[in-house]
Amino acid sequence: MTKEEISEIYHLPLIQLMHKAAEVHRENHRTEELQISTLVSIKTGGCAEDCSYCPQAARYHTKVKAEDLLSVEEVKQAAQRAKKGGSSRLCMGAAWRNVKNNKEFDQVLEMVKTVNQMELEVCCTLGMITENQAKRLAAAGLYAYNHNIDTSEDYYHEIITTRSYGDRLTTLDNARKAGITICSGGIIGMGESAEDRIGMLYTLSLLNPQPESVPINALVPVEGTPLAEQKRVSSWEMIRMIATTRIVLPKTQVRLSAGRTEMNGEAQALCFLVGANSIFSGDKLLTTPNPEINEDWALMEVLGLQPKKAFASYPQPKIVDLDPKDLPEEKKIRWSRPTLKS
Ligand code: SAM
Ligand code: DTB
Ligand code: SF4
Repeated sequence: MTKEEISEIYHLPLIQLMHKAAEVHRENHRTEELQISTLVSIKTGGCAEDCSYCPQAARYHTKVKAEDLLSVEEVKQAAQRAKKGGSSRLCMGAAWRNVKNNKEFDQVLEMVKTVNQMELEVCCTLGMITENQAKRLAAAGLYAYNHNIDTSEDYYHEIITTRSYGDRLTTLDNARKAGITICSGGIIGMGESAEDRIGMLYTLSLLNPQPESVPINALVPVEGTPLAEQKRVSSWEMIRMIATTRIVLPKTQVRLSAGRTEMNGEAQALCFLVGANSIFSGDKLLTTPNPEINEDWALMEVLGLQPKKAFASYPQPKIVDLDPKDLPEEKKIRWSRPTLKS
């Protein structure tokens, strides 16, 4: 799709957009299912980056306290609780600018191995990674790598200055080369224009293959961050963004991510109707509040939604049981690498 075509879709009268998106959603997905994912902040706060939205950036004075990396045992227990609570995907987040080849990374690889053995889709979001680090994560059983482009290329520098849009795309490319599925999306409500939202979707749609997973977050304005005074986006804007994402990326798992505490059940239901396949459950995202799990189950019951099983959308890749640096090139690649189409 061209940017103009995406723009036409985004600007449709909402009721028409909702109809169209619901159709595309039903054609491409099991709409009676919702994936429950759990976030675990394995390393909280003290981050060197300047992402204007983020309560974990060391330079802003927020209430988030920096904590050391969790132990493998703590993560295992969190994963067991998540699985019991109906989650089929566990996403481990670290407030790092980038991954370093040190003992902490070895510990993360051990976490990935442990969670993968529990038959949960394991996702990591650790900041920038090199191709070699991606291969080591893949060899440990990593299923997905989350690295958001956050907004359009044009607006990006208003939000983050300590790393570039190109850096973000390179990390996605590195993950893809290692055969890891890609989770990349963004945030609305940071003062961006409709054109920026469209630009973000355009960039995601140019990734080849397109990302398997796209989280759509509404900004959670946090005291102490530069975006603390931003007005919350309305539910209608979230519904419009999710519906457009569904049409632009028909096969992708679209995740209704941050911002659900501000949405009632009816608004969330419309998001599921027009394209969202997943929510994060648990009363905390990484550091900010999220709805109570009981509320989510009650909503799923009213709507007749079933929790989706792990690996139901894409098969679990074969885990390569070798030291990744010794692997022959053809064994390292399990999906084709992404290239920007133009
Ligand atoms: N440090 C890693 C990175 O930036 O890739 C991983 C953790 S970071 C918290 C993951 C994503 O959470 C960010 O890319 C951003 O899209 C989202 N996020 C962070 N703070 C947010 C906020 N206040 N509201 C909404 N989304 C937020
Ligand atoms: C994503 O796009 N949203 C999730 C997940 N990927 C890692 C994180 C949202 C974090 C919201 C702010 C916080 O709780 O710190
Ligand atoms: Fe650091 Fe990630 Fe927060 Fe940016 S979004 S400040 S990289 S933790």
